[in-house]
Amino acid sequence: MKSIWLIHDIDHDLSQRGMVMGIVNVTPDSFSDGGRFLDTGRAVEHALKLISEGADILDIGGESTRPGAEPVEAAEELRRVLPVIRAVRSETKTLISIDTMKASVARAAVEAGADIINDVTGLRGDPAMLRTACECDAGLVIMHMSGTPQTMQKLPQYDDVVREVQTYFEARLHSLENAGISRERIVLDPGFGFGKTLGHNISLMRSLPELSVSGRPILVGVSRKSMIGRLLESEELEDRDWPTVALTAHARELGARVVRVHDVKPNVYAMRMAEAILG
Ligand code: 9MG
Repeated sequence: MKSIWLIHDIDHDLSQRGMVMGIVNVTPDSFSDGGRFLDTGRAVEHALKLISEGADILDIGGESTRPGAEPVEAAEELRRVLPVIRAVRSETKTLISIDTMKASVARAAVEAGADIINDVTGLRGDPAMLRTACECDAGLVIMHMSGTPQTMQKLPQYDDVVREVQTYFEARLHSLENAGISRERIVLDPGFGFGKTLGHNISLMRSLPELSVSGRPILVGVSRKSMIGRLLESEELEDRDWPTVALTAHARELGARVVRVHDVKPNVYAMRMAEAILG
């Protein structure tokens, strides 16, 4: 079956070749890069490096979504991300995704040249987000999260996590379509680590093929996440990059079409190896 992602009226065919989304955190408290890219110039430099390593998309964010992270005011988030988006847009045609939960930030980012809205609330957090999504033709990442980044890891519970995520995807596709958003604009994301225990994350990874509701492509974001640290029984962030690459290959084999990662080059290689075997 063809796997198409419609972004700004352009069909991106993910059937044979998946996409790697490189993470550009413009935050002082990002859990895995310690805010190294808060300065605009360094963030842009990092973004261009990720492109040179093969990133198909840059996911630029100015508010951390790690468990317990402090919310950021829209003005501050805009101050962080807009100069980076503008500078990257002026240098390259590579797709840019805005990682935000705020409609005002998403709208300004799209006006500044972003192509995709990656809202971890699945467009349910900010009441104005749905309208923003309707009024532009950006691609959309619809992620599953139980709770909010502040509350999500407080005793996550599901009867059947796979079934609940599937049901959520079905409901979101239905209500977004009713609002006038075509399914082709949407990529689905099970939201690894967002209100899930290690067991929930493993169940979701095993069941990736079942999560592609209505044939929509699946995005997987496990890069440097604590589930890897838990499985390795290691506190060291540096220990999480190679296992991330292993999970990228595994997820691609199970049908994921987009991976969101910090370390782009080895994950691009992992995607291409998995695709060579998939044929
Ligand atoms: C912003 N962000 C952090 N983790 C993420 C994940 O797993 N998926 C998506 N779409 N965004 C994420």
